[in-house]
Amino acid sequence: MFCYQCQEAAGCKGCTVRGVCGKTEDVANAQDLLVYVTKGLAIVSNEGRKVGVIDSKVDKYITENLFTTITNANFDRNVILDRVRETLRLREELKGKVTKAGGQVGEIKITGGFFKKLLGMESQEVIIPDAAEWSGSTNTDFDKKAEKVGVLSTENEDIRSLRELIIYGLKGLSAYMKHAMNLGYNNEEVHGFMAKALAATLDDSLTSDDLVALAMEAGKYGVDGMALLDQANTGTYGHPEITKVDIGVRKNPGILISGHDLKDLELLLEQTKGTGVDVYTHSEMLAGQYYPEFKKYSHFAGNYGNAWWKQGEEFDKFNGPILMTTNCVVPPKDSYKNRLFTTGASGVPGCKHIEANKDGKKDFSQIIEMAKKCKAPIEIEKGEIVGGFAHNQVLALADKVVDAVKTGAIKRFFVMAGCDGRAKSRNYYTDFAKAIPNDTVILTAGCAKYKYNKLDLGDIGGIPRVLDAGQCNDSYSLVVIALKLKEVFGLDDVNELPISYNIAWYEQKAVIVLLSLLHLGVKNIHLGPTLPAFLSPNVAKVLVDNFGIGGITNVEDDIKMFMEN
Ligand code: FSO
Ligand code: SF4
Repeated sequence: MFCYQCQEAAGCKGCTVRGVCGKTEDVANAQDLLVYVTKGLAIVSNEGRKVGVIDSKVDKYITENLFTTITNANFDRNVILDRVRETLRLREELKGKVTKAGGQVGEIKITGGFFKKLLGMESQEVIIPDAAEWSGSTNTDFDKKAEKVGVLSTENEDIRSLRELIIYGLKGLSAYMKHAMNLGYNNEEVHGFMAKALAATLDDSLTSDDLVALAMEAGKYGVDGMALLDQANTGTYGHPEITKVDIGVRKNPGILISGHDLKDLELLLEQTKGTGVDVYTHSEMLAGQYYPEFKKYSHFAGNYGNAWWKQGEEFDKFNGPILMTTNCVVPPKDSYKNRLFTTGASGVPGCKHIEANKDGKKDFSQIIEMAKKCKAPIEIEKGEIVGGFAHNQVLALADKVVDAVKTGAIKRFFVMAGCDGRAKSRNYYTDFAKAIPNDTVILTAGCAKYKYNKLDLGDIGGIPRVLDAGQCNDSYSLVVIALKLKEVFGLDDVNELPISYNIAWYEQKAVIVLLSLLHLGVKNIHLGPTLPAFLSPNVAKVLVDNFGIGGITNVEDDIKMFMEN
């Protein structure tokens, strides 16, 4: 196995024996193969688009396949291999449709040489890329193939780096698309780009420059994907609003819901109505608390615990069942494994998975029945946190914010969006939040916030010093806010604003957020706690030279650097 897609890549190089995330070699190999055959399906889908064949079932499947391979999403090898089988079947089915519509999968090569050509005896041969042609059915076939198609199968380290940068961006984008699609929102152009870009990662004729351009184009579609999800979430559940969230517990038994899928949260709240079971949010599902539509449920309790990586400790104490709706699963301890349920792209062998039926409905009754027999959660914290500062809410406060900037009450904003993780080096972000001057404000989104959202950092004229927009995809909100401020202050360039970007990353959704920010022209983003292992020195140099991307050093020097810029 070789995997270097997340910030925890062993030794900042790559996991080769077992993932730091807990992914075993056989799961890693199955994921490599799934990505490979998905590229094959994308090649056919891309050709199909040229002759007007667009298959929404295929688009959905490609999206789900990529999502399934995101860090900490799915540890179930059988599920992944079943997806490989279905991908191969869909590919052949689609090939039939494309050929029927006059399309051509693969390149036509004239064979026979000069003399045969002269004599009119040349013949045509269709060269089909292996990913769009290879087939297998047994696990042995799959294991053999997986060994040959992983990340290291691209020998040139710069091409490999750029291909993987694109693929990881697409994985992040697929997650955002899937959440939007679950709410009935979609964007055909994004799927078209995903197919094109996936196919391009197997095209040996593309140069480094071509791939850099493609990565930037992914940023454009990243913005579109996040905007779509924003539209889906706010169109369905209303605009997030300032909300005080209880972090203590109630007396009833509870169900803890984690991950990012708001549709799942809605279904669970509906099904638990009147059952005597409360629903708590965990990690990034905290953002669900900010939406008006969910506030009508009196059994919607507060937020329990912290970011994803603390689940081992916190799930033990919760006592009730836990529903993981997306990635951010840590392989469970035996003590609560029987209480852990997965749905959507997430999966853990031995844990019950709840599938959606044809109408997208899910039956959570077994989770609810289990909850009724469980004790109430053990209190691990007390108090409240405040959030809900997505674009609509912040723009409602725009006059106040603009005044504070004009009078100098707010000197600078720090965008500290992204992810949290178990590395000790991430304490930097807590120390950073504590050390920045009192006349600065943190704009956050994603689970990175757990490093400072429980500190008492006060407010500036009633504006809290930590403004939490929501989930990592709500980084989109931070961009909308920045663009609005640019307009209000009559600036030409978003980089002229007193905003610094000190972003913590962990997995592939942070990659699409980063590419999206680059696409919007944001410069001098600092990324930590370490730079991605998948950036080769040359590719890292391109990002440094063109966009001023940097790492982090220590709190004191970094604050000085940011404040002087
Ligand atoms: Fe955090 Fe996990 Fe949102 Fe990521 S919970 S780490 S960037 O999946 O998705 O921010
Ligand atoms: Fe290692 Fe991260 Fe890959 Fe897991 S996802 S195997 S921790 S690089």
